[in-house]
Amino acid sequence: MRNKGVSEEELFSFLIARKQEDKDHQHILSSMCTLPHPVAIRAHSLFMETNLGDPGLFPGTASLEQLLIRRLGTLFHHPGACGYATTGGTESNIQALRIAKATSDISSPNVVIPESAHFSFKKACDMTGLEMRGVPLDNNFRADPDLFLEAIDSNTCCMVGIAGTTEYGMVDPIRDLAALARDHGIFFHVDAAFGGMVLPFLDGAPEFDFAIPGVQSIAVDPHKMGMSTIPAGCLLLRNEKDLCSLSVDTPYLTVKQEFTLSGTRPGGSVAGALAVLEYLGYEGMAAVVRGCMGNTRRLIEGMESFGIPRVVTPDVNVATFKAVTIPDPWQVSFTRNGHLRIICMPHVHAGMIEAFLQDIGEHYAETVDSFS
Ligand code: 0PR
Repeated sequence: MRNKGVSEEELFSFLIARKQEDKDHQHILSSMCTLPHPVAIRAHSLFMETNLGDPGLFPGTASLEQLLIRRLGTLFHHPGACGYATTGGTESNIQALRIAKATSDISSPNVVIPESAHFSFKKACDMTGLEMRGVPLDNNFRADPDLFLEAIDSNTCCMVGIAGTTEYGMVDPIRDLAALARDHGIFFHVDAAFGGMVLPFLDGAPEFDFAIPGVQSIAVDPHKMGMSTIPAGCLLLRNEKDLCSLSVDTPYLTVKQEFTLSGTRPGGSVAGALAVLEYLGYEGMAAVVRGCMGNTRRLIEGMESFGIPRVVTPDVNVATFKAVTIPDPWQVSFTRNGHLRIICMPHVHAGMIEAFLQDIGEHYAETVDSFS
């Protein structure tokens, strides 16, 4: 490091210059994160120094985490759900698989997941030593319960369903998968990292939560559609004993046991996540989600009017299209099948969709033949 420090002015002009190299949210269509809500930023700054890894020192902050879990449990039809705030979907999924393994007595256990599962399950299997069995999807990019039935066996300790897939925004048939898991005594985890903050606010949305018997745990990320600051995920469990299966002794802390993966844990983003829910309430969140879904539909309609067909009609605000090249400076992504993927997050407002469609229209104006 430097022998002598720099002045604050020099330091911040350096930091600001680096920040200016980052992409502008005005053109980011590829991200499942968004600009944090102003109340999340304010709440985060208020709790900047708090550490939920030693909750006895920060009982007020710890009570916010419990309230966040209670709010989400209630939203997911199980007010008594237990859980904790993770760093995001990856940690929640890792912990769910650790729980499934810890609560089973199978010697060579496997986990059966849809092929649409986020790559965090690869990490989770690597860390837990679980054999990962990927199951092909149906024609609508959803998990196929019949193929799940073929894939499970007496060594299966866990099944996973996705509520809002990363690439195509689909919700798996959670009730059917949960029934299958229940019939075979298998732990069933729902990855609702993205959809968990969308589906409860949509009329007629597919079911995915604790209202379904057999759903044992749910991952949901406030730092995605919850508009919190990063990092903010949550893992919710139907039964407290499952979470306690991960407890380790922490002799010199203010609590004597912990079940979390991280030790030191941020209170700031937890306060941020709760702040958004409290400030917007159900109606405010529903308005944001309605806006994002409306923009998704408008994007699909606009793209199809240029002859660029959707791949599938999504259950949440992730739109996918036949692959086309995209003009600068738009930031888009492509699925593993090569489909163009656009996520209509809260920062992607209606004006941005129109500007994008206009650019696409101009970009293809001269090549209409090859394009359609
Ligand atoms: N489960 C699902 C269904 C997800 O979509 C994701 C992340 C995860 C779990 C893992 O969550 P964390 O990344 O919070 O651990 N989905 C996004 C993705 O991989 C994450 C993301 C967000 C990537 C913003 C890029 C980005 O700019 O696409």
